[in-house]
Amino acid sequence: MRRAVCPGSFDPITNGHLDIIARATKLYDVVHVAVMINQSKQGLFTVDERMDLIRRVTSEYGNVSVESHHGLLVDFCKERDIPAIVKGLRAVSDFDYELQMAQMNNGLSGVETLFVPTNPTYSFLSSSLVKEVAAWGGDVSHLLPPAVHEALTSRLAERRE
Ligand code: COD
Repeated sequence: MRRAVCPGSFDPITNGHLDIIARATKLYDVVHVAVMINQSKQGLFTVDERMDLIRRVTSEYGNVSVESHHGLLVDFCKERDIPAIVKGLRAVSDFDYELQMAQMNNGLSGVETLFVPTNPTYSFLSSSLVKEVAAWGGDVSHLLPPAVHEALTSRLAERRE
């Protein structure tokens, strides 16, 4: 069974994330989507909410498993016998840090990182930009799966109350 993990914060999942996950589902038998918990960062969505949204928007693929993890990504991989991390690369600016993480993770445990070039439609897209634009009333509906856009709109409305 060929396994890979797509890790991230996914606060919330965007069409850019989803594109990488969808492409990974064609290359691997099982794609583990790992919502990595960063306790020093307060998210807009809880980890459970993020996992629920990811499950909803990836259900059509049939080979995606969604979990959360507190700790090192290499430990998540070791515990599940996952030899590969799949990451999207948006631009050269992503490359420096992604390369450092890939080399560190490989040095720690031997896990390999595979980079998938982003779909150019999403090369500028990040969860934080989407949240900022939406918070100021900008239209981000084309950048998110409909269920995520709905969740984001109601979360921001709750925050304004
Ligand atoms: N197009 C293509 N890919 C995209 C896009 C896009 N528009 N947006 C995001 N991605 C991909 C990238 O590969 C990105 O790395 C991934 O999705 C996740 O994105 P985010 O923004 O949700 O998550 P990040 O960048 O905050 O995730 C960083 C991790 C949580 C993966 C990292 O910090 C980590 O592995 N942490 C665990 C602790 C650990 O092991 N630390 C040591 C690392 S060496």
